[in-house]
Amino acid sequence: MSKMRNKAIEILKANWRDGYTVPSKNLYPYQWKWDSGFIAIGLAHFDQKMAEREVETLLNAQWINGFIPHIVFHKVSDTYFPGPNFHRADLHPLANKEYPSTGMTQPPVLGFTLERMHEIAKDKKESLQFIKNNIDRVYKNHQYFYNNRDPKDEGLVYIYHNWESGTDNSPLWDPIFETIDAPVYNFERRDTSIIDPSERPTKREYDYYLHIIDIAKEHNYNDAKIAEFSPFLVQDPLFNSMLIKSNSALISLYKMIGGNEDKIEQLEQWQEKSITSFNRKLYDKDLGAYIHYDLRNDKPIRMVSSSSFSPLYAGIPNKDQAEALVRTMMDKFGGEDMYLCASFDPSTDKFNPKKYWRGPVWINLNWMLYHGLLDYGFNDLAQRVKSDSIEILEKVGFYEYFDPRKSIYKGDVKGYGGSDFSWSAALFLDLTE
Ligand code: 2M8
Repeated sequence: MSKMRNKAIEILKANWRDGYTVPSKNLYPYQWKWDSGFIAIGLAHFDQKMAEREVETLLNAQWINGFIPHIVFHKVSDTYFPGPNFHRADLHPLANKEYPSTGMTQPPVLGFTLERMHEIAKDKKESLQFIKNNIDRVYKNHQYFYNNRDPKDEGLVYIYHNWESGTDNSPLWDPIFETIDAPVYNFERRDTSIIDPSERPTKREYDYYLHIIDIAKEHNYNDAKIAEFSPFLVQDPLFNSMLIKSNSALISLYKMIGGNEDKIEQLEQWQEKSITSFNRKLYDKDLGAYIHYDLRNDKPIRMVSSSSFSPLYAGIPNKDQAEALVRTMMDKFGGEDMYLCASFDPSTDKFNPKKYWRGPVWINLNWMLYHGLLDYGFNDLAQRVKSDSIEILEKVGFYEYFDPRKSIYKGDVKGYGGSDFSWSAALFLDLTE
């Protein structure tokens, strides 16, 4: 174990770029928002200062309206497409002038990241000071979400791009893309010259990804216009669970530092409304799972993915719902030959065990599910998610994603996607502390 821990630390140090960490050397040469949160949790296990700098660098890229972008393009790199010249976040009048970025965001990790970092911190006094200096910026980010991403005032925020979900090419999005008339773009992919294209999204999928950005750009990334015109507009249970979990973390942290009653009250109001709507709108009793809601086409997306179980991490389900989630997880994802937890329903023909977010296991989702299951007292299943994660990493190393089928792990197997992947290393450190 200590050999693996040393290797994980080595990877994180090698991916460190003076103030932030790249997810994987050539494949992802910038700072990504949700990666950054998970990575900071790992960094905190061996270098509190590094962890704090990771978070601070991301927060420095925040926009005037509280928005935090999904990628911060710190240094020019020719190994990634699309870069800053395609995204053109500067079209938005309130964009950060100093840090070029994308004009979309990613799941709100920072609240629970700060809380976990504080639990890990050896120097609690210094950590508390760090929280005091930075917590309002995270609060402002949540305020941005509720004020700009919830057009029907439901307490559920939308994402306007599949890249905002973090689960980029999940089959969840297939029916939405079928409604979109995207042109065929002429561009040079970089990811597929680094990674086997069979493990990445298709060229046609990239056309949709670029087209949705082009529509947002036509409106200078104005939120109200995006809500009106983006062909992709979804309420995502994973994204909203992470926001709700981060709200809870901010409430605890504000209580710890004292004062800020107005912010605590506001956070509690958001919580109550969000959790009520979440259970009303995103819980599908027949499936025994939480689902996504397609706000643009006004219909539920009735598919089960690992995101369907993420509300456990935010304390959203009641006891009956939590038990139903566990049954669904065991029935569909938990067969004897399967490592938990595949990213998409293995009992469907959309499941692909090798292709990115269409089936493989991801360590960040497993980390959230592990904590969620523990919180609800499903100790055995929580331990299985944890030991499955550790076993896979020990077998093949710190890859980006992994085949859930146990039977293939013999002989010369490897993980998929990028190698020396930062959040796999970081969360291994946290799971095995
Ligand atoms: C993947 O997404 C990026 C775009 O954001 C890409 O494919 O180029 C996703 O797995 C995403 O969740 C992750 O944050 C990012 C960096 O690890 O890579």
